[in-house]
Amino acid sequence: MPTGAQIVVSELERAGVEVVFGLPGVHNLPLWEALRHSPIRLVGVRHEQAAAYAADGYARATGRLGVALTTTGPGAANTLGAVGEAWASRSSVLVIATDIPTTLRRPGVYRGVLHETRDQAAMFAPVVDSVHVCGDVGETVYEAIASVHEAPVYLEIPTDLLNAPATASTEPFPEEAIPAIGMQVPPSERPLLWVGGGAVDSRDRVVALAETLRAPVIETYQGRGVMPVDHPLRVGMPPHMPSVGALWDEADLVIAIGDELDGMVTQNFLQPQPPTLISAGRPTANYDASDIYDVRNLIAEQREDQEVEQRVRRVRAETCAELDGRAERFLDALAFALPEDANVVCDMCIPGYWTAGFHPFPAPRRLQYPMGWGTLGFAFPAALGAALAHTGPTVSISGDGGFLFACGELATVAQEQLPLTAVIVDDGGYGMLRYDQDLAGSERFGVDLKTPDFAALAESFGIRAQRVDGLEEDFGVALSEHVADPAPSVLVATAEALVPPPTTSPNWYRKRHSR
Ligand SMILES: Cc1ncc(C[n+]2csc(CCOP(=O)(O)OP(=O)(O)O)c2C)c(N)n1
Ligand SMILES: [Mg+2]
Repeated sequence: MPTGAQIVVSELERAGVEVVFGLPGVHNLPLWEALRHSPIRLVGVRHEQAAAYAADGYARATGRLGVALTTTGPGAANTLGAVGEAWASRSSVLVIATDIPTTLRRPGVYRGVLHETRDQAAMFAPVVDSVHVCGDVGETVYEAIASVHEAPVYLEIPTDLLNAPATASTEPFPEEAIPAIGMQVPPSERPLLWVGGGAVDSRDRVVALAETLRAPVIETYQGRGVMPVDHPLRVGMPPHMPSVGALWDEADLVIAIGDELDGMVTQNFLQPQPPTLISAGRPTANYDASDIYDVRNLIAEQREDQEVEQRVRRVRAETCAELDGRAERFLDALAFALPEDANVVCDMCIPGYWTAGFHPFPAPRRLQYPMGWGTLGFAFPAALGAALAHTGPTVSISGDGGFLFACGELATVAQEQLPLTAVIVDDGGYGMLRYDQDLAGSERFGVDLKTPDFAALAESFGIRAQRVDGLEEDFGVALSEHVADPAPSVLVATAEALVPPPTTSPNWYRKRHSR
């Protein structure tokens, strides 16, 4: 009879999992034993938080299940920030953690067993869609894997059950079925499509609907690239720009596809309620909307409009005219350096905000951005997973502050020879917080950082590294060379901080008092 650990691994195989990220402990070591004999690739990270970020990066890049394995107690708890990010960004991550042996557990009593927590699963409840504690290993593992759908799920196995005999489930994993309930799109004068992360696999539908309705298309961060870059109905600029926001304000019908209209994209809901709002694929609690299961259920009639393409061109031109010149040169350098198939993983850093807001991503799943939960330290460890998607060269963009959250993963990158370029923009501090203090008119305090020689740090792990001055031509040329080379590398740009873009909350144009 197979053991619990063997069942976990064979169920992951049955679900098509090809890579897992993890860190061993005495409690979960039987899983390592089972993985030794599995075609699944085990990538050993240097901190459990990186396991969950890498699983998230893999899930976002591929649309498949990302898996993180941790040991009991602190190992599991170390993932929480990353799991929260996956939850807020609706990423399909499965965290598998062990717990102390059932034989030592006394409900409600803390006994000081190694790694014991009073209720480990309860720590995860607020940041996952569902929590699955074994019980029957075969059944519970199946249920956990089958429940992952655009959100993290937590699976917990008491360590003694990993070595105990268990029975595998024989249930097939469910396929998603679209209910055949049609909804007629009501007639409108100025329709608008708003496209989010739930639309990344519906490009053809979105394009067809936009063309039928003759509607401009605004993409959120997660929806970036759903519209082809050269499509005349693609706005391609964030709604935090006044000219783009005007499209929302003047629309008499908005169809939000795969997006909940969260605070960060609506400037904390200061975008007004549209006269008619249809939400397809992801119900929103933030606006009054008619919900429909899937964009495929919408039935629309052809609308005539000679002006809309000109309107979109004008919005783009007005938006470009408002951008900061230095940031534009940085964006030009990026556009020069990044090939069409690049996977770009941005952190919560000023160059990351600019990239996420304004780089023209040519296809969905090419941008990863932790907004989401706003989770600093995401980019570099998430890039480990994105690189393993093997869909194109991977580039992480971090600041000097955020990179140090997981700089130990340089060891993982070197050991596994992960094909990625880690860009570190070193402005010697928490640039965004400096800006906040400057805006408040206060002296800078606690925001300047002692930073290491990042290039020397990378080289000490045996990773090729280069330093350039500034974020303009030299940076673009260096980045294009790094991206063309599949070997892991680090590119450090020393630069004074850019001005944060209008997508960041201190710069939002819709202000609370104007409501
Ligand atoms: C987990 C977490 N901790 C703290 C913050 C607050 N925060 C947002 S941006 C930022 C500064 C990041 O500094 P750096 O990575 O150097 O990027 P820069 O702002 O300098 O471009 C901080 C501390 C956060 N968003 N997430
Ligand atoms: Mg910085």
